[in-house]
Amino acid sequence: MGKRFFGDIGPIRYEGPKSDYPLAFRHYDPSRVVMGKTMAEHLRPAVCYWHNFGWMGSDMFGASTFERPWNNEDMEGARLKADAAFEMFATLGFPFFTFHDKDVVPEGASLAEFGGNLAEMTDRFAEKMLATGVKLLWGTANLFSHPRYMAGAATNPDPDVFAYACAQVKNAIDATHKLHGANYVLWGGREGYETLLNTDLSRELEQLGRFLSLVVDHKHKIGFKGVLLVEPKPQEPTKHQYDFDVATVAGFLRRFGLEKEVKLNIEVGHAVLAHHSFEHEVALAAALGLLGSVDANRNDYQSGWDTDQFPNNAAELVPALYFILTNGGIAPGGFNFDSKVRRQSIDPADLLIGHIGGVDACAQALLSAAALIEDGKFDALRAERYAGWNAPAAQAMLKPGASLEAIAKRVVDDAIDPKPRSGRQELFENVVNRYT
Ligand code: XLS
Ligand code: NI
Ligand code: NI
Repeated sequence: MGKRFFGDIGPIRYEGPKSDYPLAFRHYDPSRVVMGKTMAEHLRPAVCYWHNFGWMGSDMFGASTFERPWNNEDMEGARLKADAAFEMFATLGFPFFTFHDKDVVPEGASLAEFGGNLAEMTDRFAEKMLATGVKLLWGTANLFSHPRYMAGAATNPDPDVFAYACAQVKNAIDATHKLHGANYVLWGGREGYETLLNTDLSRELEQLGRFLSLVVDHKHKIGFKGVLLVEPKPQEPTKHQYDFDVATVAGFLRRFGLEKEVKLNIEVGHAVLAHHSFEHEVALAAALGLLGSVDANRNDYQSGWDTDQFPNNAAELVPALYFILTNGGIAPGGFNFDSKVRRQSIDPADLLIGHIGGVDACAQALLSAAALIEDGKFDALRAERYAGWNAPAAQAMLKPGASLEAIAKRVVDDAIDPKPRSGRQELFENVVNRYT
């Protein structure tokens, strides 16, 4: 075994809320049982390849700030990267990781070379996964960095780019299948527009629908059992992205008959960019039967872009965890930390500390949401609000055979005269806070 990137930092352990050791979990106790499942089974935390091993700390005004011994220019650099990545997965003890094709190997000079590199690297991954026990939460294809994708991938005006995107996704799903990925994600980074003046909306949406159908067909053809996930985002890098938010993607899936085939990967920062709360996106996806997985991060509320910071506000996450738990959990999805340390956080330990704080915040929120559910008062309050609907006459209005006429007659006959009732928002808020 070569030199360790994280030096002598050993496996991160749970030390409890009183610990002041920065390299220990204070709330995330992987084997602690909460509502019948361990914390690790509830959260299914994942480390992402791109922010941790791909990004070198540059921003639009400045050069790289991180010193990393690997690169993505050749396979040797990529192998070093994989060594550091699996060292980090094992040090954190997270059960999962995620990657884009382009994060893990250089593209080379052709699609064939890219595919060959990916096949070689995934063989190496398979060995490392076996050795460490780390599993793949999802794979994905980067269809947004290369200049060929500047006008989109599936929605590109050039059919050759559409073809190239199909080929790249085929290789990425095959790689994900080979590694027994639990899911496969599609984030339409540049599937949108910069200006409507050069954009044929109806054509681009048709192309995107067709593309997704081809992906679904391929999944079945190869027998991939993982879940296909679309990750909504309203804008950035484009001015407007077609996968704007949960509601938009839900309508899109239905239009193309894919609502039984594809679920959603909801990212906290993307929800915020769409002027929603994270819990709104989670609750709506759950209500529509589309909740698949979560990209755990947060935005700076003043910045107006996708800052991909580690989550650190447990209280804010409680409602989302509540909706996840009442939906029956997030599996086979998980909490992928699509988060990066800040550009000045240049020490290897900062990468670990970011993940420790992130998973601790999620664990605290999990404990709060579970306590809220187990206490029962909150759910009772919610149920009480709709209790009138339990009456047979109320139910009948929702069933076939009901008519406006019959309902109108009942209102008159029974002298129905509804009285306003309090929505008790402050009470709901205070009950949640009792467990926060
Ligand atoms: C970018 C997205 C991206 C996806 C994977 O904003 O969050 O990281 O999760 O392509
Ligand atoms: Ni994401
Ligand atoms: Ni994002």
